[in-house]
Amino acid sequence: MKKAVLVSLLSATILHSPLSAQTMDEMWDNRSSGKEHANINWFKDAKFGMFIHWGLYSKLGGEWKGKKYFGSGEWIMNQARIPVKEYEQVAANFNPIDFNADEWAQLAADAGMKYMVITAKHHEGFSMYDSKVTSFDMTDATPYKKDPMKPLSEAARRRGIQFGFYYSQFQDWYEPNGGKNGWDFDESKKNYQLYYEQKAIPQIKELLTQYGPLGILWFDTPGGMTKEQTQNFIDSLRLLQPGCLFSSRVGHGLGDYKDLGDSEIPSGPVPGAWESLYTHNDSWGYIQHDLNFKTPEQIIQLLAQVASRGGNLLLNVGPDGNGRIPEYSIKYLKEVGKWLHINGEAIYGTTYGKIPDQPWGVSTSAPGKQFLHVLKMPDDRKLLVPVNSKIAINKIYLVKNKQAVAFTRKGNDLIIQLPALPHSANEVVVMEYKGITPDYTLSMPVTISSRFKENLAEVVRAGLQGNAQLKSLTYSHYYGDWKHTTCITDLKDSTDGISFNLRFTDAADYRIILEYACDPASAKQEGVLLFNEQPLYFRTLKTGSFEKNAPLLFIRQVAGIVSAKAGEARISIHPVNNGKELFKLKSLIVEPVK
Ligand code: H79
Repeated sequence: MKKAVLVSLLSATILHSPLSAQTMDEMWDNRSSGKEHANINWFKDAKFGMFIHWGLYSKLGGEWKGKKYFGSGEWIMNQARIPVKEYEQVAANFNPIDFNADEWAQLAADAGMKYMVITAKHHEGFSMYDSKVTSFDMTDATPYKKDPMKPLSEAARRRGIQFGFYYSQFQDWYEPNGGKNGWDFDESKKNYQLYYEQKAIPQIKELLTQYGPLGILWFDTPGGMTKEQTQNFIDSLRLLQPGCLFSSRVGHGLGDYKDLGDSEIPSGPVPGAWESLYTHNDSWGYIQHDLNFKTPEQIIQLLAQVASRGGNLLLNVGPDGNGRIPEYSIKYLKEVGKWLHINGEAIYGTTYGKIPDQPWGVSTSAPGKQFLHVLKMPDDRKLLVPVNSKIAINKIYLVKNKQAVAFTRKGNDLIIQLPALPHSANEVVVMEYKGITPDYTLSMPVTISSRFKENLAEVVRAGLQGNAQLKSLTYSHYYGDWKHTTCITDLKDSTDGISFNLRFTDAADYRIILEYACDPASAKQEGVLLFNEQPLYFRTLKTGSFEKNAPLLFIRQVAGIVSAKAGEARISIHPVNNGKELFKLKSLIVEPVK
């Protein structure tokens, strides 16, 4: 029964998440075959992997003919419409003499990463290894002349890191018959089958036979094949390495595990094998002028959030054209590794937590254990954890030093009193229990407490009425640097609505804030927020339209102040009139008035 709640959440947020344009759905096939691959367990337990985007674009570093390009660096050939003939010159000058396989693999190990996936060939069409299929490869077209993938695959494996290749199986901007180069070649004259037969398939066979056992073949942006052709493609490749996992972007729902959209995290728990993939700065491929690196604290928290939904985090680094990983990536990943070295048992081998998100953080689980990841320490260091009173709790302690912590129980509330601790990006507390497992239901009331400066009620926790829909909205700032925000949309009529069950831990005055995006056409409409029976009226404010290639801006609008008693309360939100969408609601924020 509870399982059904989970799976239906999945279908609402993941499987049918309308990524605005159908083409993005096709490009980012996030379905898997549903069949459990015999070798899936290492992947499920690994939790943290290193993605490496390295190619000729790394040499350009986001600059072409003196002009800077912003967005995803590996798209520069496409963005600047660089002709194949000129792009070949980049290879002629590509000489990554600083590349050191052991240093890269050691960084992954130091960071606590259990697998590595590197671009063998990205959309640009250049082969980063020694390929006999083309001379547009590392050994024939560059002064470097060596195959960096051989030593890297060995260095990774020596450290117990699963090694895999990214391969762009359809897009190939170098080949007359490859997908998506419309500036040199006429798309309507292309023979994709010929491209598959002459380049993609023979190359993937090289990768599967010359680099030892691969953990993953990471396909990206499928195209040009029917479902049946894709199945045949997979079947023939499988013969070479039955143990190798194929990512879902092989297409047509035939992969062995699910990849979400680029830089996307699901808004609730997702069963099965899956992966979120993120950039470290804003680009996959090296961009010299992109210094927007995620901090160690942000990465540690992102890893906990992804694990709390049951998935892996594949985090990218973009080495430069000399073969150097950016200093900030080295420094910050090592910091993450230090945290994992102490707290790894709360991440590796776990699955999604059974305690829904709380103002203090998120949870992961292992048999008999719930790991409570404290991402925001409350002022009084008291954690309220909703746990069914029938569950027998053996002990509660800090992961880092096994120190027991005091707790009390009152009905379905567990209250943990933490000692004074130095600041941590994520302080992990373990709850060991016997007997029944706590249930995760998204309809459990959202905890609101005056001990936090703000309490967030994410829209995934809301009930939907009428036309209301939960959608993952996808957009980019520059070019291919995708962002995703889950929102409630389509509140069009007064009978449409959403409702939150809240649980106030203490009586106080609270400010109720709506965080939303509002299209010009939706602006200046009246809405009502009901706090129990008490109405708070508001009028929507314009933030801008939702477009694929522009930021989606949100405003935080105070709906009003309410006086809450300790205990449960309900908030519902409706349009006052019928007609147009009210707004795209991202979250409800509840702030204690101090
Ligand atoms: O390798 C990274 C990306 O290059 C790759 N996936 C990750 C792991 C990726 N390939 N395609 N996409 C992501 C989706 C790209 C969509 C785009 Fe566009 C269409 C980019 C360029 C055309 C939209 C329109 C964004 C810019 C213009």
